[in-house]
Amino acid sequence: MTSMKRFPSDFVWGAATSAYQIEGAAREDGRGESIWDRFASEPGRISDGSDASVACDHYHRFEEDLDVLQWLGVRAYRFSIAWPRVLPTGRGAVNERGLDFYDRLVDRLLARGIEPFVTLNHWDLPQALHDEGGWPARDTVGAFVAYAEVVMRRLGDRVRRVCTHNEPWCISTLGFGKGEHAPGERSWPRALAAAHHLLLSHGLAVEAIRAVAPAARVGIVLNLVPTEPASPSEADQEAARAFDGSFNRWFLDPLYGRGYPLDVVFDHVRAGHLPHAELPFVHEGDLRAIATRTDYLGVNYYSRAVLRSTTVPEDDNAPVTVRAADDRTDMGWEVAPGGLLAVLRRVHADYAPPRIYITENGAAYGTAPDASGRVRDLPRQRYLWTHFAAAHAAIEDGIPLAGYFLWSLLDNFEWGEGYSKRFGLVWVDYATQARVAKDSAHLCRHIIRENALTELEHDLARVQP
Ligand code: IFM
Repeated sequence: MTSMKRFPSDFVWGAATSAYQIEGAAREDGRGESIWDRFASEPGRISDGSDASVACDHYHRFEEDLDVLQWLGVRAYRFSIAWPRVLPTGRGAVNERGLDFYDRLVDRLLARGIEPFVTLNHWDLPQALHDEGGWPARDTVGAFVAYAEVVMRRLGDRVRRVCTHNEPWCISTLGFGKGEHAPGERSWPRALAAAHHLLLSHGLAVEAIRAVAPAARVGIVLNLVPTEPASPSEADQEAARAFDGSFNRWFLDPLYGRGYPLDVVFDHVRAGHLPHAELPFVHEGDLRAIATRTDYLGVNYYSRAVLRSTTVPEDDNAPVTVRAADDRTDMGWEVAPGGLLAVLRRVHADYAPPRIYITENGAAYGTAPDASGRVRDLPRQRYLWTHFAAAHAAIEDGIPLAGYFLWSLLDNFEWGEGYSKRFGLVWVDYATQARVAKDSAHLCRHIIRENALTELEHDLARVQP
């Protein structure tokens, strides 16, 4: 007898994408330049030398992509709005043609019975705003709030779930600290200021969105990495504390009313990122605004970190991460489904958001179509199934997990990795723009339809691609 893990009847199964990664049409209908257009045009920034000017051409093919969502049976679709499509220079006159695109997208989703879940900022800041100072500058806060109002004034009658920012850690740390993402800077003081302005603009936007769209449920999406020391040694525990502090607590603590974690502030002072323990960018009232009550927390989960201390730090004060297992995706990230349960338990125990959505989870594997055209991506099926089981265990634990969004609907432009990493449930042939549902898409369709898992081998056997 196969045991059955059934999900609650109102569990929201969804799939996710972001504008810059799939839309293409970078110069169409009045869209302005974003920091990612500029970054990708600079030699050496993207590993395969590509850019996202065409990407999956979703801007022209979105009906076809929505058909795939409908076929999958998802209840919701998480997509992002390209700020430079709506406000080409970041503020001022609205580009109606840009906004019309999202208006149509929302209507077509609803016509298919799929709920839109909107992300306002998935990294593609208008270049003109960056030229005026970008996220390290306080003025960008007001620009974001005004942009959020423009979008929700138009879409708020139909969009019930919205999030402000996707992964502020990536925007600040990868964009301004490590230089791996747009705009490619390497300055920790600017990274810290950017993180603060992202959080502040989130808090102020929550209020502004509620004022123009009272029915909207508003949250923020964090990429969280459960962290363990590689050994019980004091040094490894200290490395884990520091990593967890800068990756997770730096964002969670202020969002849930605790202010910035002091131990991490002192780490930054010791590393010379801050002159002293006063954070110069924090003004009176900011922390209160950041901690504005939200309706849910979005958690993006891919892997865990196991930390070992080193006396010769690789860069700045970053401790060395070790992988505890050799099972890795094409990103080099350890497959660690237990980490998903761990991170959900921790968020629930320490911060208690009223609801949690897994807003992204998935894996990069390059499995290509075989001679018959079928994509037999067994590693992705295993990855997803084991993470679904972790999500189910979280619900059984009493954690208010309300939904799960697959990353990603389509293979797409994976930022600094270009098109070399494929996260999609659907294979995209970039030469022809043909789409092929991978075996993992068939598995997800089956599980979503059943709203339950049986056992991995049993579920796999029941899938008929
Ligand atoms: O592709 C990204 C996405 O844009 C943000 N979260 C992580 C994904 C995989 O790296």
